[in-house]
Amino acid sequence: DDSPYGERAVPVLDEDSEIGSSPLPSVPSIADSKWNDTASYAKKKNVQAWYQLSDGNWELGKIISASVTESIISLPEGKVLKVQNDCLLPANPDILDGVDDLMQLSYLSEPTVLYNLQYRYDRDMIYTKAGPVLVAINPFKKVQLYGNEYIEAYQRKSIQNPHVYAIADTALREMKRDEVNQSIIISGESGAGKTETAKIAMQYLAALGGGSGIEYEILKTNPILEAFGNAKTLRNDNSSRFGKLIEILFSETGKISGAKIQTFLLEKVRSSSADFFALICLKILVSDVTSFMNSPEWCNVLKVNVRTIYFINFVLELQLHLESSYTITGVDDAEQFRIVTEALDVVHVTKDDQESAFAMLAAVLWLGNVSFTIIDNENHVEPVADEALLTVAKLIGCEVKELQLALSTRKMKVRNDIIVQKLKLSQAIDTRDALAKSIYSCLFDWLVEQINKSLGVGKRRTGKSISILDIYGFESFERNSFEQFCINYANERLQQHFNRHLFKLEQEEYIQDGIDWTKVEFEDNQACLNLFEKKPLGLLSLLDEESTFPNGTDLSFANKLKQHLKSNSCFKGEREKAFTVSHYAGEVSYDTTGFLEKNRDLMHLDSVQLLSSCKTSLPQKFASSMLVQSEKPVVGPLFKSGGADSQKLSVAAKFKGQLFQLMQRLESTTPHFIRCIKPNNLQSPGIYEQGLVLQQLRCCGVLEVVRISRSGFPTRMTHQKFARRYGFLLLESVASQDPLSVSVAILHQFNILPDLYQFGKGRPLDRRLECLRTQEIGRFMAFYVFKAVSEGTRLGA
Ligand code: AD9
Ligand code: MG
Repeated sequence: DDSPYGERAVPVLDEDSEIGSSPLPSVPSIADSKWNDTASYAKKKNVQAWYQLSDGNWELGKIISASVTESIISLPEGKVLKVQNDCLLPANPDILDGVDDLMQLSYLSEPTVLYNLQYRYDRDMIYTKAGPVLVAINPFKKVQLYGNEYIEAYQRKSIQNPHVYAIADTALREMKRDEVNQSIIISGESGAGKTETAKIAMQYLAALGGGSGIEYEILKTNPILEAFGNAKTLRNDNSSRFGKLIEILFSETGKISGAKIQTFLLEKVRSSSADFFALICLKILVSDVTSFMNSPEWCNVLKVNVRTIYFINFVLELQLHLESSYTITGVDDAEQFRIVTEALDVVHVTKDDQESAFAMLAAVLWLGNVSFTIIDNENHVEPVADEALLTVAKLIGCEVKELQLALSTRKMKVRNDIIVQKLKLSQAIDTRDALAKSIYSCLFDWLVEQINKSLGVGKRRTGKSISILDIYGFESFERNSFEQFCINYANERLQQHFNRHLFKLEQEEYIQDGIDWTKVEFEDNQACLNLFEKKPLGLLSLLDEESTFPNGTDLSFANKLKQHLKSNSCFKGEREKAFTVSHYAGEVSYDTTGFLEKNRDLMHLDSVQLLSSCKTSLPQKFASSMLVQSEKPVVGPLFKSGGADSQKLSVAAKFKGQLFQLMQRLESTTPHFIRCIKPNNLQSPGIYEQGLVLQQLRCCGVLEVVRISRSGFPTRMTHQKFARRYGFLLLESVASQDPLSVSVAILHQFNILPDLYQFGKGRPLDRRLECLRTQEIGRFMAFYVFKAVSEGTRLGA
């Protein structure tokens, strides 16, 4: 860390303000741009400077007097302080307040970037460019920036302000111009606005590439996936519990011809089953408990009286207990339900299928009500044949007896015999919950499949596509589990992609051209990726190995990690079952409790058999997708005997496979990056917490991007193009007409300083000539206008 402050106070957030916002202290700050005239301190009188307060926030002050080592500075509210010069950073002149690209800042440092973003945010200018990246700060309120007028304006390019529309427009243009697939990669932490941003980009593409009607269907996929896959969490009322890539296909004429959706890692496994039901089911069925109770639509569909649903009561109790509310203000469930069913109509899910889908959801909820009773003196249990059990059997279409058996016994294969083992209470509850979770995740996958069928029917892929990736950002909680482990691994991969494009490729290009260019260092995260991916001694391999051992436990897994990875610089073993990984965005400690179970994601063969024996179509489909895809290890006879099934993919392996596929797809596209920033943890408008914003800017490498883009040469041209473009500025003709000589002459004539340009092996680079050219053309235009007016001609538009 080359921070000039030594032990710099890292902004520490209020401990109990929010989970998920723990500070990430190990991220190095960017090298700040400082005054370059270190000798003349006297000149600094009255100069504005940034001073960092003890709470980590920055304040703008004015230097009253300065010596070689110290300055006296006046801060707001009449404070006057004597401070070390090292603690001050130069402020930009007022004229640069709120520039729309951070590249334009004369002094680039954390406070100047924070100030610039805040200046714009306060004025509802939530979008700012950071070189090639778009930074979007969540306004948490309606801002007047969207709709047809804006779409048209961005299309005509009559608005220059940074915007998601502008990014979508560039993607569209480049797709057509270069005939290359494009991608818009949106990242940011939970609640930062990724899903909204993705929708805004889709809106623009639909408006410009629409016409066939398919764009309407594509937009309707949003409410469906949100209804089934989002949940209210502490950090976001409408949090996506899955990652999503939507590829929008265009015909050769540039019209939308279809789309394909891929989802990643639906978070169906949460730390406890109670959480699972509370957060997932509740959102799907009852985002607002009280209004749900009064919503006849829901009650009709589910044919239940909600008061009898255990999990809903559980949530109500929890609500009282936590004095918090699981209800989401401003959401009308009946209306929400209408929107979802209408959207399902649009994507051609038949009414019959819709009813079956809702029946499956009801079954998931009712399963939670199934209770057990002890039947012998060995504490074996059996489900009570009450309303809950009968309803589940009816909803999924099986015999009550079959369901009872599937929830209370497990078939085992011993040599060639099948024996039936009776279950104890905790085993039976696990089996019940596993069945509920499987139904839920199969239902989600099935829905995505239906949507893809509808969006892709009969569509030949003739043209190119634009993919929009909305994927969970880096997560660091007080307690981090398997989900964070997967999510953060995905973010390492994405970060490498980001680095490659913005840093490596640019630097490699300079090196190839023989351009002498001070390398800007960036955090290369290859070491961390190796920690995850190396075979056989990487985190993922070791996890999978331990998951296949019937006797493997979370503790034995943690011990194995410590044994094999202790020399890895990105790894640190912690007490008991914990370990720490140094991610690019900071250190995260993971608790391995539940890792093996979640990674195995066991589906009991008995449950699969139960579903396949159902008379209704959806459970049968679910069962065959579990078996045919064979992506879940199936426990039961096969697993125990070490047969082929134990080789089946674990959750982590499947996720890794998806991720590699995703990266491969992205590699072949021209990427456009959007970084979403959450300005506060309260989900409230108008509050800008410096520390929180800074932490996110550091995590996603925004400042590095600006730095590298500034220190490079933004304009690159061939000698030919350069000579053609600026040749007319030459006052004297040059003896040799070859493009290189003309270029040299131009640069000499204007005394362009040698550090502002370089001749590459094939192209001179310069920033200033473009301005001169514009000025020159501007003069000509001014003259023309003057003439026209003096001759009494009215100027046209
Ligand atoms: V999560 O990782 O899925 O938990 P996201 O997707 O990053 O998260 P989301 O897009 O859901 O966040 O945004 C959270 C909330 O912020 C939304 O429900 C809106 O209320 C609010 N938001 C986000 N972007 C905008 C916007 N451009 N204009 C207005 C916005 N409100
Ligand atoms: Mg989201």
